[in-house]
Amino acid sequence: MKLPPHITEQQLSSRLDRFEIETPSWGYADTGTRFGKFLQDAAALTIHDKLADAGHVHTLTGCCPSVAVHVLWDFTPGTAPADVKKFAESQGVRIGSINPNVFQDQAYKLGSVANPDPAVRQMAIQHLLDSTRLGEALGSDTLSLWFADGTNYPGQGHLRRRKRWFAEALQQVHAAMPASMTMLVEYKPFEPAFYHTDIADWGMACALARAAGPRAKVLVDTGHHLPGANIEHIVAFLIDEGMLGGFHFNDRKYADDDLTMGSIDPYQLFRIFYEISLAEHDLGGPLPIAYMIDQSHNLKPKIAAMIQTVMTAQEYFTKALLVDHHAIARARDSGDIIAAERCLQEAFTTDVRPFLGRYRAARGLPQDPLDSHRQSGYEARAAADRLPRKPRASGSYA
Ligand code: PSV
Ligand code: MN
Repeated sequence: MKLPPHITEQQLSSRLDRFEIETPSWGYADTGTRFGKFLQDAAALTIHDKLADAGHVHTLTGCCPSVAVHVLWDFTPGTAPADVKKFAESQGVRIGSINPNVFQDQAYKLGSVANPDPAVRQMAIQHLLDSTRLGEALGSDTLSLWFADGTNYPGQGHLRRRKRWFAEALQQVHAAMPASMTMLVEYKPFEPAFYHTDIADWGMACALARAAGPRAKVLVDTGHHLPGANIEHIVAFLIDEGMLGGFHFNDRKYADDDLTMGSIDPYQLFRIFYEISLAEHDLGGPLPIAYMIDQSHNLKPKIAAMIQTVMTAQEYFTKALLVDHHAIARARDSGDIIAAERCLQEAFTTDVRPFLGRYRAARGLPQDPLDSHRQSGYEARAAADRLPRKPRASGSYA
């Protein structure tokens, strides 16, 4: 592996040591599309199953110490937060971002915090405040907000008024957050709303995060862009504004496809990581960015896909660290476009897998976590434990 002059293998390793990736509880459970679900025998049913799976992924990869939770999907009435926190610790992980759910209830048909009915707006705000408290009890330091609010037809909503309702709600929630908590505001241009969404893009998320307060930042979900959007430019812009809070990684070909990270366009992933690596080089240290996975593919086996994703994240993050910052600066400044682009291509095409194998071995981790998972028998054991708890026997889900 050819290293650029500004970095040693030792420095590469210590940067990677600080590259943590949060896995989502919902990524271990059965998911599907609006046309149906293909259920998996080993997919998790309860928060305990999900945390056990996340613990297994962390044991094999060493870089996934936290788990994102989705309030209504993970906390059924009677689930004690203290028990969940303790159970997570027993599995070697902690609770990461807390994701409120103001999209599922029938009351939210016309929106949550932008609903024309003040009682529904209040109900949504109350859930956000309750989620903040729950996050505190779980030891979470990140409140991650995504809203399905929007309209399906022109004329359906008062767009400016809805914007103001959003700003007011986020301010109220921000004021209630403990000082240690960061609010992340996610954007999405469409789905489930198909005419307008109230936080359609990074600029709107940025404006609303600024209105909310100093601890609110923007969350970039890579699947939440219209075709052709230059995501790495958005990332660079947000970093410069001090407003990039984190990522939801996944990949897509057509829309918010929720395929696994890097499966369709790994060069885009590399370019995103390059903008981060360049900013860290310029600023002299790691940026406080929450790297999280948010995928909802429904065909790959859940845990294996998660491990594959984490390995992909490490691979492309490492490749981005290999860009020769001095050489590319020289090429850029002298207008040598081809030489500048080649600096990126050289790093992108470098095979970093042997290095990552050595890196993992030095930390007592399997060199190939995916292989180790496949040989571990974990999935068969999980299936044996979970299948009897599923509504139907294997192969006969209706
Ligand atoms: C919405 O599409 C989203 O990206 C939000 O982050 C949700 O919390 C998540 O998906 C649910 O899978
Ligand atoms: Mn997301």
